[in-house]
Amino acid sequence: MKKISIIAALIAMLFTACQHQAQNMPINTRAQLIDKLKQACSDSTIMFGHQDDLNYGRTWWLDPGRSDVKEVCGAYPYVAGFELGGIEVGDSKSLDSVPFDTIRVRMREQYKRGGIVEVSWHLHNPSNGGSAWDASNDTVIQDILDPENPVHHKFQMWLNKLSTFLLSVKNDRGELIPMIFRPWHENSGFWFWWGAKYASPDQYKALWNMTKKYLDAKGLHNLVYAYSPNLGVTEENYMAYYPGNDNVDLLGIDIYQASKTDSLGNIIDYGDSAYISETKSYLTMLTKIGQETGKPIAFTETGFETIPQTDWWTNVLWPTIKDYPIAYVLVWRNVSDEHKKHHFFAPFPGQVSAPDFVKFYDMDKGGFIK
Ligand code: BMA
Repeated sequence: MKKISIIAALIAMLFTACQHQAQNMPINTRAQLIDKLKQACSDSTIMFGHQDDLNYGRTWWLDPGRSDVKEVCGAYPYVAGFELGGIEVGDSKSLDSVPFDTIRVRMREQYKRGGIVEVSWHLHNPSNGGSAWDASNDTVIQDILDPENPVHHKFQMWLNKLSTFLLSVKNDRGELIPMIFRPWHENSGFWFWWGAKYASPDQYKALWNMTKKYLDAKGLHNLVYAYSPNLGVTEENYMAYYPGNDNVDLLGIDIYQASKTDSLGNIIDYGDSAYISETKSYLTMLTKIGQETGKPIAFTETGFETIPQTDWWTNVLWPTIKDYPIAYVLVWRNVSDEHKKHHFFAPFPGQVSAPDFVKFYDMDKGGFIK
């Protein structure tokens, strides 16, 4: 009797370990990556993602093998986000100060453990050299698209720098590592120079297609293109700016939770009910567009900065997303820079939501990787 229960316990442990570990085989081609995303959408797996998870954490910087998420729940996020802003101007470090050489190494490690690499690109403004958030000149896209304009040539050089880096991210056999590339994101907002306020649908689509055409011509056939507008986008605008079935592989949306504070900065309302209802209505819209276009969908960016709500993972995020056919959910980065003390979105050991994240990890089977 005792023997049988020990065997049963061992089988149960193995089953749980398998569920969490999902598949550990590296994803070798773009087609395999798209299949993986589609499969996750259809089998109700929601992979967990964290921006810059493998580069730094709340209390550490560039240490190999570390991950705040892993240090809380014992496994890495299935999707690791990386940021390439700064590569276009020849910087050796990203705009978040991570050396591109480290990024390449971490991408390879993520690939080797069977995880997914995702890339965002907060590139500078090619018109005036400002940041991605410099929208002081609203003709940037027009200038990029005009072959007679010097900004057009500058932008081609920037694409060249981006492609040189992307072409260097290879596996041990010298093959390009498949990855999700999510350019021109949050374009329904006004904060980036490529936002809808500064670009007509035709201009935005032309910018997207120029980018893709350039990278295709460089031989970057490993990229899975993700289109991710943000909160506020209507279905009509989502589709008006949609670069087309041939140019997009994954549909996303970015939505964050924001709390309400009093005049002293104390939180008086977590803002969770608004977040839950808004997010659900956007995910319903995304599900519909996904079905109509035949594309997989994902919750490409979310989070609650500083996660002050101790049960946020199991009582806000999980009930909000669990019934939607999203391939993954990605929370934003954990800054370790002391000047940005309040900029983190994933738990770390000792953080108030860490115990709840362990419960979330148990609910989100298939979301993580060892
Ligand atoms: C933003 C912030 C910035 C960062 C940028 C790119 O949301 O986190 O501090 O530079 O993303 O990672």
